[in-house]
Amino acid sequence: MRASPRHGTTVGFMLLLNALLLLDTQAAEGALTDHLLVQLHEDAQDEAHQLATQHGFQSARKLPFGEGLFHFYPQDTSKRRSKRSTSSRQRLQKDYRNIFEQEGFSRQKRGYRNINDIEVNMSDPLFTKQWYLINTGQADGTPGLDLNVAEAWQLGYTGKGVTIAIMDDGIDYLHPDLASNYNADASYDFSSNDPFPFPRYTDDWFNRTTLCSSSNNNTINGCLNFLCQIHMECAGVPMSGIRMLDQPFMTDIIEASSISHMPQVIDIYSASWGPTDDGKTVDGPRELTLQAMADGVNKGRGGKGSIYVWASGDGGSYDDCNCDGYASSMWTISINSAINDGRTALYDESCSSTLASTFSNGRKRNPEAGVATTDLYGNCTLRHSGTSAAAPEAAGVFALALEANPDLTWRDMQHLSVLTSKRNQLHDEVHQWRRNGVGLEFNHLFGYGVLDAGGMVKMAKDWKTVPERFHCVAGSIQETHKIQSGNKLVLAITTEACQGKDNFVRYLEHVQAVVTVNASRRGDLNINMTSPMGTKSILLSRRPRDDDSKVGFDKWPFMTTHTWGEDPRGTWVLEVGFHGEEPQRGVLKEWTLMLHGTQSAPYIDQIVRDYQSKLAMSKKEELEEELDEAIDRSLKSLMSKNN
Ligand SMILES: *[C@@H]1O[C@H](CO)[C@@H](O)[C@H](O)[C@H]1NC(C)=O
Ligand SMILES: *[C@@H]1O[C@H](CO)[C@@H](O)[C@H](O)[C@H]1NC(C)=O
Ligand SMILES: *[C@@H]1O[C@H](CO)[C@@H](O)[C@H](O)[C@H]1NC(C)=O
Ligand SMILES: *[C@@H]1O[C@H](CO)[C@@H](O)[C@H](O)[C@H]1NC(C)=O
Ligand SMILES: *[C@@H]1O[C@H](CO)[C@@H](O)[C@H](O)[C@H]1NC(C)=O
Ligand SMILES: *[C@@H]1O[C@H](CO)[C@@H](O)[C@H](O)[C@H]1NC(C)=O
Ligand SMILES: [Ca+2]
Ligand SMILES: [Ca+2]
Repeated sequence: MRASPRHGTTVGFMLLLNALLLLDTQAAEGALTDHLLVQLHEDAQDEAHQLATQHGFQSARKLPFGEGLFHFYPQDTSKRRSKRSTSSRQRLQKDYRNIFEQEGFSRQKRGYRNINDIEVNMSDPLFTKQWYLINTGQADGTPGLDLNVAEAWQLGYTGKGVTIAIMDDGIDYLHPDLASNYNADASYDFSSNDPFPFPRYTDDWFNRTTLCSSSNNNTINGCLNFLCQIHMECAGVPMSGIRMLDQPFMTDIIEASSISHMPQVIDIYSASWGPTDDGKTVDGPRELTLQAMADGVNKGRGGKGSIYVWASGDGGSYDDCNCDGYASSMWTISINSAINDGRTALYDESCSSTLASTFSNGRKRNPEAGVATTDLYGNCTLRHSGTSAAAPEAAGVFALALEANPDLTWRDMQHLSVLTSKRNQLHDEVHQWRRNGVGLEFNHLFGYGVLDAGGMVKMAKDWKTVPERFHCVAGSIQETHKIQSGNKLVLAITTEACQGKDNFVRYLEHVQAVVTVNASRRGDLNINMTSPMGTKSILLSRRPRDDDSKVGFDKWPFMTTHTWGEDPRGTWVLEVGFHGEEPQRGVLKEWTLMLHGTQSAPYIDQIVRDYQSKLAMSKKEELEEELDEAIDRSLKSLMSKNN
């Protein structure tokens, strides 16, 4: 893996992270599959195919990541391990040493059912019903609570030239509204190893995927074809389909292949799936997928980084998206959803790694409060919901921003989301909206608020790429500490944030607390962390269904975005306690604090520009001397999100 100097992501750091996360993935299933990862040499495509067929596999596919790695897949990809393949694998293993079996595990599509099982006859020209694009109060919604897409359109942005890939269980590219925007070359079916990611037609709505559409004609067969949100937000966006969810099990190879599919063509990957949202799973990406994500952000898009958009989860208040290693990854932009009156949908998960929100339905019986999308056979559905709908909406907004400025890096996109997302009229009945140490307003459920397409393209247009990123291990406590109900554990790490060293982090982006802890009931654990500037992040909330008493968390990287922009120097406090009916006990064995961010002020160029025009100051050096004050003042005024 080569580190891109543009982002300053160091190889050693990535490896450390990989190692950390690797130790963590707690395989619940562990069934082996008929898929093999085989290491040969770089140009071994023919040899690989030959070997594969000789040993009873259908074929071998060269993986786009790693060196000389091949995926040997069986004739029938739908089965778990068969006897025949066991013997062929054993023969293969005798001749070649670098063969890795692929374990099958469970990944679930996000999307809520059973809300209102109503077929709606959408015969109107339904533009007025796209409340999440322009909310005028339709369907009992709150006027003005929308993605502010109209402003981006007025400025002339349609997402032209940006390619979005939907990683799901298929894409109906024959749908009349999709056909013209479908990018067949950038599409693939990893569920059945062919170039046609067409969904399987079943009677089960759930198996009909996130069908996305992107023509600029709103109506089809007289019904509105909104969506996959993207299509209305970005008429110009070519869509690629990556089918990868529709097999009885998931493997690391399938995930990694999907995430690293054509990273020089695809700009934005949208994922609405993850570990089971049952409120008791703790799981995340495995070795190859982590590697693929790291490669994506470092090398994708010519080194500017692939943009990974992730649905934060559908587990509701029983789950915590920080227990989902995909959503809580620094490399993904995790998106939650709000309904059309600003409340949270009932299935929404909260956690400190969520960056921003879009819209979905999930509470109201008014069918028009849903998010519509094209359905199979050219039909429409209004039943699309869950954070499943929220991620593609965000992908659409990011496409508009990328059209406004194709030079944006994966980190620029996160900075822009933080700075331009709005509290708007979102309300969280449980967690207050708070301001962090540099004045940025955030919420535990909605992150930095609702994405604002207009605000984003305007800021994106003249955006200067943020400075190099550094990583600092701020401190680590590795003694064992007991935790008991009614007697919470409080630990502190005082840090200089690597000041005086090359990797000094002065302005935070992501912060990770790598924690090893066990408990007589894992679900009753809760963990908070407070930054030196006084911002408290809830790293883990109670999960009443999680009754694990063995595994706990093993070097699990809890992530927070809430201290964005802050100065990390000073004392960080970790509080670990139990909430629940029964008394519990546990042992914390490690807390390692990892800081990620920049040495120089991230918005200095923006701020200089601001001052140049306003105060006619011409010398950047002069400004840099009073950097800290300038940043604090300007952040508060320039980026103030008081609506
Ligand atoms: C659906 O709307 C169309 C157009 O208005 C109408 O002709 C048709 O009868 C409606 N179908 C149902 C089932 O309501
Ligand atoms: C989707 O289809 C598969 C295969 O037919 C089936 O096993 C699965 O239960 C379906 N998914 C849901 C959520 O019903
Ligand atoms: C949309 O489709 C309708 C019906 O097929 C057609 O009359 C109209 O011209 C189309 N509009 C655009 C902008 O393509
Ligand atoms: C599509 O809609 C038509 C008209 O309502 C209906 O007859 C048909 O069964 C629908 N097809 C599917 C696959 O839902
Ligand atoms: C937690 O770990 C400690 C020390 O390794 C061990 O003594 C204890 O039994 C464990 N507790 C649980 C609930 O697993
Ligand atoms: C963490 O913060 C939440 C919300 O303020 C609070 O309810 C909880 O008691 C705190 N837990 C600990 C261990 O401090
Ligand atoms: Ca196929
Ligand atoms: Ca979850």
